[in-house]
Amino acid sequence: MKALVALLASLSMIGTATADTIDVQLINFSFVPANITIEVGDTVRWTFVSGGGHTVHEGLSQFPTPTTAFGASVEPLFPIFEVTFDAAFLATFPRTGDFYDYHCIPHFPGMSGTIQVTDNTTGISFCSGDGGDQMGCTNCPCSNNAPQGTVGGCVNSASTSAQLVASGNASVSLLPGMSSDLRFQLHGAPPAALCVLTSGDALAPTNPGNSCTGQDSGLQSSLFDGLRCAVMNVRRHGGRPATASGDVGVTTNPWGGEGGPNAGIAVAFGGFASGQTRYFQVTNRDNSALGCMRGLNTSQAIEITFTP
Ligand SMILES: [Cu+2]
Repeated sequence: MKALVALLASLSMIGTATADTIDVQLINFSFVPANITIEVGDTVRWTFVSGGGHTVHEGLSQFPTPTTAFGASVEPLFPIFEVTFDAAFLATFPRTGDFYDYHCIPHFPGMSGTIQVTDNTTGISFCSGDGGDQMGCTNCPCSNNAPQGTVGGCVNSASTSAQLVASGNASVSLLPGMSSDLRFQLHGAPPAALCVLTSGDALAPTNPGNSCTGQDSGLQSSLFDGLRCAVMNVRRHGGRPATASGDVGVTTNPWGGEGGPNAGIAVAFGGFASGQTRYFQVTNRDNSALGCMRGLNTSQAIEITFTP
């Protein structure tokens, strides 16, 4: 009963907006991790660990100017500094591509880092594990629906819902390896789980005899604790381990963008054509002793239509 109460308590938090805090540590003479990708509304929290008196100053000029977006000393007496990259901040301190360089003044140029802020607006989400766009079509396999309205997969062993986020430009003519390319991040996976991005031509189910066909709901599969969303001519776009906080692509390589795979996902040589529509979904490992005990779960799906 206690476990059930805890599960219900955590379920009630899934539907809220996901403004995350991303930690960067100041260790000796480095920012760890140095290069991060966040979403609009997220907060970056720098924390002193070691190495003497540091600062965190925006830009690549050693000395701050009146237009420097943020700056503070981060040292044993003032060990924490936070900046929230919300819409107001981006409007006040605009930078090309919402990309912010920063550095430590005493240890410049060796001690520096970057923040890519993404707008989280590329593509359209379908097939969430919240009971379906048409309620009851389709429910998660073992009463593990996320709360209605959740954007993400069926509830997993971490009592979270894996949410796939697309950002960047779905152009088929960009060169590979750019952070402006189409990229995918994941939140809410089980800690350290292997996550594989796939894409297909259609949303399941596609059988005309299935009453859920055309409801954008997905389909139960005996393989998953979640729903199968992306089907037909399925391609895999690489595996990534989730971090201890269940993310992919925030402090680690995303799918696409500068994180690869080498050919990119949209881009020239990615194998997709302008005007083509694909549905992307992540399949992730899960604890086979928990949930529906199938050892795999899924995110929701994102529809992407490629552009010239
Ligand atoms: Cu420093």
